[in-house]
Amino acid sequence: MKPFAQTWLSLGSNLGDRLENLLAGTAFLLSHGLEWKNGSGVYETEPVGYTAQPAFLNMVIHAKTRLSPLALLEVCQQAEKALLRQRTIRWGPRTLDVDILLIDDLILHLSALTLPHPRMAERAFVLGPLGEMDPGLMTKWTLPHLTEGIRLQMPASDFRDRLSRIIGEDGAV
Ligand code: A4P
Ligand code: MG
Repeated sequence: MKPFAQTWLSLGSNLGDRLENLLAGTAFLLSHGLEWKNGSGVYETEPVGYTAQPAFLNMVIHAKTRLSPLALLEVCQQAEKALLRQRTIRWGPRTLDVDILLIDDLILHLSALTLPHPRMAERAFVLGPLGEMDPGLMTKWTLPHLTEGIRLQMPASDFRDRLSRIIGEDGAV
């Protein structure tokens, strides 16, 4: 059996019921080969890149998986599809975006997958939640801990409680 890898994923939503989208997206990931290790709080964040769009809710989850990197990317894209994401404008509004930030210490430059995520080091909506969850990781990758333009909306423990109600008492959360 393939060994477990550890991964950190960034989830974002700025269309529909944003919190429900994050919960449903996380539940999807946990039923498709990912095991929960930890999750950040949920942050309300100003849109970056294309700014004429609603504010996002963003969070980071830490999971373990036996999926290969490309199979993990596929599962992340299936989670977006399950939440009926329409790809229209690049960096535009979405019900769910799931980006892979890190997989162990992997550095990858494939056409479909770049690791670490190429824009993570500039983005408070990634670095705030990641830094809340794992300051050691920030030091390891020499990442700044940016928090400008983000505001904690729901503490990590509340998100975990809501999630365990969805995936049931026997779930891994
Ligand atoms: N891809 C390459 N590397 C990766 C990776 N590490 N993780 C490829 C995920 N995907 C990766 O992504 C485009 C392609 O990137 C994929 O086909 C995959 O093969 P996409 O999700 O289809 O398109 P996108 O998300 O619109 O583009 P992109 O470039 O991923 O945008 P970002 O960088 O994710 O930015 N503002 C706030 N406040 N919060 C947000 O969450 N998100 C974005 C999207 C912009 N502004 C935001 C937020
Ligand atoms: Mg994306």
